[in-house]
Amino acid sequence: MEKWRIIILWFLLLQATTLIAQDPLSDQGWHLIIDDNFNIFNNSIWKKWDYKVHGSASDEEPQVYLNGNTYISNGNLVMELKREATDCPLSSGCYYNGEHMFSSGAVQSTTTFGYGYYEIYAKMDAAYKSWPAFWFWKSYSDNNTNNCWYNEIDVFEAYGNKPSFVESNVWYGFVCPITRLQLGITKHSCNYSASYHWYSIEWDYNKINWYVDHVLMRSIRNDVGNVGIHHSLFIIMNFALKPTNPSDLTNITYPHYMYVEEFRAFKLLYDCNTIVNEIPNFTSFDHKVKKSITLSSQTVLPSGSSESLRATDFVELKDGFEVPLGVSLYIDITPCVETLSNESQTENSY
Ligand SMILES: [Ca+2]
Repeated sequence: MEKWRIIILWFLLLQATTLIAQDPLSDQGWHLIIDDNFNIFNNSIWKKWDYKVHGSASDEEPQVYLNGNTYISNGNLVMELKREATDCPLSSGCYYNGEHMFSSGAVQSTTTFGYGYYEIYAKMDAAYKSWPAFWFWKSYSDNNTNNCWYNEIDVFEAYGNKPSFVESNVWYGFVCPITRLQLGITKHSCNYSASYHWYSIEWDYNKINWYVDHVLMRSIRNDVGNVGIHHSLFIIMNFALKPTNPSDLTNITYPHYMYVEEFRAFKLLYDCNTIVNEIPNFTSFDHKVKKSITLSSQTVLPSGSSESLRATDFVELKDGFEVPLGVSLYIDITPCVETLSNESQTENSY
């Protein structure tokens, strides 16, 4: 009998994982903590990059990020990439002196965010060498105590001359001095310049999932470098140009825009010491992560419902438990682990 239960469980899990299309708004396990529609620029959530240059002396990006290139228009956060000769002296906080041919916009969250589900609804112009991105980042470096780490999750990076896909990646480093290593790029089909799309990550102790329009595109175990991405991170949206010979860009028409219509952040809630035996009423079930959940024929899924169950140890579906036609059931094993606490940040090492 035990074997039969296990087979049923695996069958259901397989169904759940092969049909993953997660919209956290309709999943009661995900609790909305921020919904920014960009009707105003919310200074408590975001700060604009100003007189900031990205890259290094060896891979300098052609644009200077300026405050004025990021603004709200028609319910969108707009980042404007334009041809504009801009001096960026060291005294302004730039890393190196010199005139840049372009200016652009970027925002960074004012605080860091840990495990959760995060997404933007965005559209980007396809411009030669343009490089819009939505990513999570933080690094820390203290050689004296041998405590160094680099965490970066790229929800997407897109390339102007290749508007049919976006890319995902993870960058990491865990030893002093920091050397960045990458998990590796995966391409996700998506006409990012033709229309708005949802770009999302689901990030917990065990895994990182990437979604485009709430359809699963990539899933990894969260153990890059045998450590994983476990620090709370800043969220960044920016419209860059790839490092290039300036003469490459002389014949390109500017400006170009990255539009972000909405940003959402969701958290799971935890009740990890509670053992659930049967759910008599899904309407009153709190959908927090439980220690374990065991269901049998006594538990009836409401017709037409879309339910999610999360537990730290196991979800057991015993003989007689049914998922009726037209009902979807999502099951996930999620440990009760929060992201690591904040360390003072080093802003200048990407
Ligand atoms: Ca909006």
